[in-house]
Parts: sequence; C-alpha cells; structure tokens
Amino acid sequence: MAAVAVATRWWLLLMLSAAELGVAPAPQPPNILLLLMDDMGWGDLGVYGEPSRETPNLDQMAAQGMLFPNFYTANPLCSPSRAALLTGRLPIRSGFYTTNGHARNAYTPQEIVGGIPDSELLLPALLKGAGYASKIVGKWHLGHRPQFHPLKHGFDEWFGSPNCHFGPYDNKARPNIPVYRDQEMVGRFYEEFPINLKTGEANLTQIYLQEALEFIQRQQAAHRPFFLYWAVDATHAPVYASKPFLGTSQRGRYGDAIRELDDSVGRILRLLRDLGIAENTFVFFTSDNGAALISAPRQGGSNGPFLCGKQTTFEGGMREPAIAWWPGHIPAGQVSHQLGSIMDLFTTSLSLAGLEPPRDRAIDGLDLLPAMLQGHLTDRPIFYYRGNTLMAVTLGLYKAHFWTWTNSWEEFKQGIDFCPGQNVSGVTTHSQEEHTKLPLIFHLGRDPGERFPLSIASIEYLDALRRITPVVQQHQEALVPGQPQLNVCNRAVMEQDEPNPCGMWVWTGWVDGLGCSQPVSPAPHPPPPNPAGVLRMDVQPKLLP
Ligand SMILES: [Ca+2]
Repeated sequence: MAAVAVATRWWLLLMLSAAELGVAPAPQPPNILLLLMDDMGWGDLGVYGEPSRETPNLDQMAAQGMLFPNFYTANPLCSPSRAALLTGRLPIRSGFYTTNGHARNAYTPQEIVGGIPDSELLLPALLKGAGYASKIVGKWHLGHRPQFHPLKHGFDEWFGSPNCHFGPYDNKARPNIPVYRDQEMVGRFYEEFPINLKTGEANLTQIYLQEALEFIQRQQAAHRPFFLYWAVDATHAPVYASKPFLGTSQRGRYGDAIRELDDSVGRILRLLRDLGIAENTFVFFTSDNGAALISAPRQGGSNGPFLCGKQTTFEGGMREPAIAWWPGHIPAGQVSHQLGSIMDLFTTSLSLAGLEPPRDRAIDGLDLLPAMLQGHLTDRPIFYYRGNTLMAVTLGLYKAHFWTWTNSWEEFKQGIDFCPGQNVSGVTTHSQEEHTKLPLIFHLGRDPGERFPLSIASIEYLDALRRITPVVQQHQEALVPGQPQLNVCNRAVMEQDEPNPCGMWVWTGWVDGLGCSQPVSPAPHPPPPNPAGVLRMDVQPKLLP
C-alpha cells in the first residue's frame, strides 16, 4: 500500500521538484470536506422536493454543484454505515456486523466490546500519506474504547462523541455519553454539554460548526491540505437545535434541526469562498442512513417517495440525499444518475489526493470523479445488507429482494413501526421471508416505492434475474467476511469515571427497537465468574429472530 501511495503522490513530487528548483510550490491537492448527516432522509431537502423549502443553503449548494439522486448508504444503521464510509468497504468485510441473529442490524452501544479493527485502513490514515491534516467533528460510532478512537485510526483531531446522544442516564448503572477533545474527555452530554429534551434546545450544532470553521481557517493559514469529516447528529432523535432556530420551522423540531444544519453548511461554504479556497476544496453532503420513520413526524424526517426508513433495506432506509460541490471543477447545476455509494467517498477522496486505494483487500467504493467531472456513468451493483445477510441488490433500475423483513411481530405490536402508513402486503413483512430462489424484483423507475413486484412469469422478470444472478454469485463467491465486531457486549466497558465495581455481568435480553445490542436485564446474581474479562452474547436476541 505504501509503495502505491508513494508512486501516486504526484503533487508531492511536484512540490519537491519545485522546492529544489527554488520556484513556487505546485498547488496543493484539494481539501476534502465530508458533511455527514445523521438519519436525514432523501426527502428532507428542498432540492429533493421537500415542500416547506427550508434548506436554501443546501439547495444553493446543489445549484452550484451536482446532485446524486441515486446515492446509497452501505447499511441502514449508523455504525456500519460510518465504517463503510471510512474504509470504502461493505461492513461485512470490515467486521461491522453481528452474527447474533439472522439479518440483524447492530451498532456500537456503550457496552459494545468491539470496534473498528486495527487491520482496517481508514481514509484519514491513508490521506496522511499525501500530507493531509484530518479532523472529525461529531459522532464517531466505530467503537468507544480507547483503542478504537479516531486518533488511533488516522485522525489528527477530534471533537465529539464516540456514541449517540441518547440519555440522560443516571451515571450509576449507566454513564452519560462522554464528549472528547482529541484523547481527552471534556464532558458528557446532558452535563457539560446540555440537551434539553423538553424544549429540544442544545447548542451542539453551533459548537460543531465553530470546530469546523476554526479547523478550516487554521489549515488554510498553515497552507496544509485538510480532510474534515463533519459528522453532526442534530437530526438523530432526540433531535435538537439551538435557541435561535427553535420554533422557526414549519416542520416542527426536526425541521428546526434541519434549518440549523442548513445554515451551518451555508456558513462553511461561505468561509471557503471568503478564504479563497472554494475552488480547492471538494465538499460532499450526505446522510448515514434513511430517515427514522419510527420517530416521525416530530423527531424524524422524510424519505420522499421511498418505502420505509432507517433499519430497513427498502429504499427509504438506504437511499440518501447527496450533493457534490467543487466550484470550477464540478459543473454547476448538474444531476448525475450514477448509482453512488457512501463507500465511493473513500475511493473518490483518495483519488482527489492523488492516491490509489489499497490493493491488498477488496474495496467496494468507486471513484466518482469521472461521473462528476466528465459525466461518465459506471454500471455497478448496490448491495443491501442487514448483519451478514444479503437482503437485496440493485442493478440499473432493477432491485431484487432476497429477503424481506421490517421488524418482528413482537416489536410491531409494541408500536415499533419502521414503515408507518406504508404497509405493502408480502413486502413489508414482519417475519423474515426468504426469496433467494425467486427474488422479489421491482423496477425502481416505474415503481420507486417498491409496491408492485414484477410477475415471475414475465419476460422482464426473467431478463432482470438473468442479469442480476451472476453479479450476486460473483459477489458472494469472492466475499471474505471480516471477524464480526458487534457480537459481544459487556457492561464493564462503559466509560465510567470510576471503575465499575459490579465487574462483569451477563446480559440476557435485548431491546432492539433501535437496532442496537442493548442489554435490558442482568442475569441472576451473582454474575458467573469470567476471568477472561469478556463475555460473549450467545443468547439469541429476544425480539429479533
Ligand atoms: Ca444514523
């Protein structure tokens, strides 16, 4: 990998040559700014048709750049999606999945033992090879234990949190979520970083904005290329906004959060222009998974015409808003119908830096620069996973479901609904339905809402199946799953100020409405001895088969 990096550091060679000759250095590679929203849906932006028209800055960003209406995440949940963005690899390759249940989503709650493996190469670590300074602002979600933190995986700076802003907790059985500056914990949500659940007021987006602006200014002054990963979470329930934005949206509190994020993006882009570095800064805006309809409409967004939302592998869970902006390079006001993936941001960023992706592993991301700069379209499949189960694939306009499932009847009866108002018989099923022999196939052009499966007796179905089958076979035959990282929970790994006197606990149940490995009840006292210090969650999830 290092050899590849050296060989392709064209701009660095130019700079060195220029220095030897005593002339002005060649231009730097472009700065890279990835704006990742949390649970924001495809239909939440004015430019995507949201009727309230409350995202003027994002709409303008699209008008000055390129819109990708067919852009996908790699998993309908935060942690695996973010792992995919930073590694360029499907979560099943990087180990960001669980095998505790079939087709089971998993993320990194406070008691997760695993995290991003050292063997994974993350984008900031690779960009370092091209001289980039890297910062993450906001939510990490790739493991909260120290060995998994951003600064151990290539970032130079971090301001934010390893977990979601759930809470408040009692700080006894469960601590509030910590907030870090680099390696140092500087406070916790609901304490030093308050979130008022009653009013929805929190200043976090403003803090994250200032962190971004300050970093950009500092790197520009140092004439150093930068990678800024702005991973804000105001649109993840509990949604929040700062006082000036509260009550300003026609959409309620979720809209307030969107309006503040939109305003922040506008301020970031304005700063790039004011500093004269807009033409040397590539900016990409997207979201980590579809809107959480389980929280809608008060605390969740819109997936536009698409079916269901977060947690599902229907379009509403996986298709994301996406805008590329690079004045002077990406032509303004364009729409690309390239099937894009969040994993492409990895490969595209390396390409921008003059680097090639690692060759010692499978990389799923494509370089989107040909699509952005020359309008080239590349045929590629989009794979939809839950856990280690391949649920569906899209090729061209055809989407084939090998498994359909939303959530269990048990959850559904408790009022947990990933597809409110969108029941499609035989499609939004509450038992896991296998279609591996004869997949349910939809034409997303005629039927973006996945309501009308093609007849299996039709020529169109057979033609689509003939195209899809070899692509899936090739993918599955070549696939080498990573060691699953999200199988094991242990309460003792939570970030307490004091060592946890309870020691190890075996947890026997799950709350899975959030898709997390959330233990709910301790085993009978006393906990069994566990000299290894790690307990395996070998109990099948209570609510998900
Ligand atoms: Ca999310």
